[in-house]
Amino acid sequence: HPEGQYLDLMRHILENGDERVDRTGVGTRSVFGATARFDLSDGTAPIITTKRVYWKTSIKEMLWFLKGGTNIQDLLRDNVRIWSDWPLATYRRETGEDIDQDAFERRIVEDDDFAARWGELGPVYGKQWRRWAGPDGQEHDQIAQLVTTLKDNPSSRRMLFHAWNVAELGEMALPPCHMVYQYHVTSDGRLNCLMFQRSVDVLLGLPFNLVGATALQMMLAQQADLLPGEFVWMAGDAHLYLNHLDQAREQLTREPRHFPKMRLVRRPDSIDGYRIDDFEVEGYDPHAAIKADVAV
Ligand code: DHF
Ligand code: TMP
Repeated sequence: HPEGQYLDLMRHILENGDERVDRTGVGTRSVFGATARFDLSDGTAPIITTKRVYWKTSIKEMLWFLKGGTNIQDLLRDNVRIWSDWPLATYRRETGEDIDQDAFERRIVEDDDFAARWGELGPVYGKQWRRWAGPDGQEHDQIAQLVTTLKDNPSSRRMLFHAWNVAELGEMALPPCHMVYQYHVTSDGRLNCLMFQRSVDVLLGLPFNLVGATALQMMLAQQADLLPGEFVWMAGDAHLYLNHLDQAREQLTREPRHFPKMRLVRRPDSIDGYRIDDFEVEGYDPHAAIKADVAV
């Protein structure tokens, strides 16, 4: 079963990971260098089944990146709360006010000035993907460029986009984790993707990242009149947080089930036209959700 790659990585980290202190202070077990490959060609999507994954949340996050978004107000208006912890931590630190997450999120949604001041993550994914600022001030839309090349020059070895803008790292709430996506078109019209992730929270982050990258690959394939091929995932520091070890052990007792199918039910005119309702997932029958705290 292809999910075995995920479970094997989890087990490998549990058994052999180097235990160390990390930026968040929580501590991790970590291995360096990991890879997995998933065949998407028959519509199968790597949505982990050994716990429930909120795949719509992950696709909404991907659509927000694609729209060029960098403020959590857009996410919250879409009921996505996975990025709130970082602006909230900044707000608490800088104001000394012990506001709770619900109240903070409500204020971001209702008050545009407050959102502009406190909901901004800086020049993260959306900015770099769609509006990378060149030295002359000109903005580069890496996604539009990619779609053009996929259509006009599919044998190119330069079809990629990158979020690691060195000059702007200091202004980002979190430097990019899933950093670079490279694409490859086979002679029979299949679109392959290789995504490199410098750092990965294997329990919480990775299941989301697999869904997001797959959804993006399907949208790009559709726009370029290609079929999805293989998705190759590679990571640098692959870790389990020390407060996730019990959850990982619980997950490893579960038998993986069939991966579901994911398809697009509509073909928008451009890569900018997708909505969450365009994605249909069929046959997703996961084990129960597993709760875990995210390290901030
Ligand atoms: N920091 C850390 N330490 N780990 C991450 O995975 C991470 N991911 C980020 C930003 N910073 C991060 C962005 N993506 C969750 C999932 C993905 C994500 C952030 C958070 C998360 O908390 N998932 C829970 C709840 C899902 C929900 O409420 O919809 C989960 O159980 O999957
Ligand atoms: P770092 O910047 O110190 O590496 O911390 C980022 C943490 O967030 C790390 O645990 C990896 C995790 N992460 C993911 O796993 N996936 C993601 O998409 C994001 C944004 C972060």
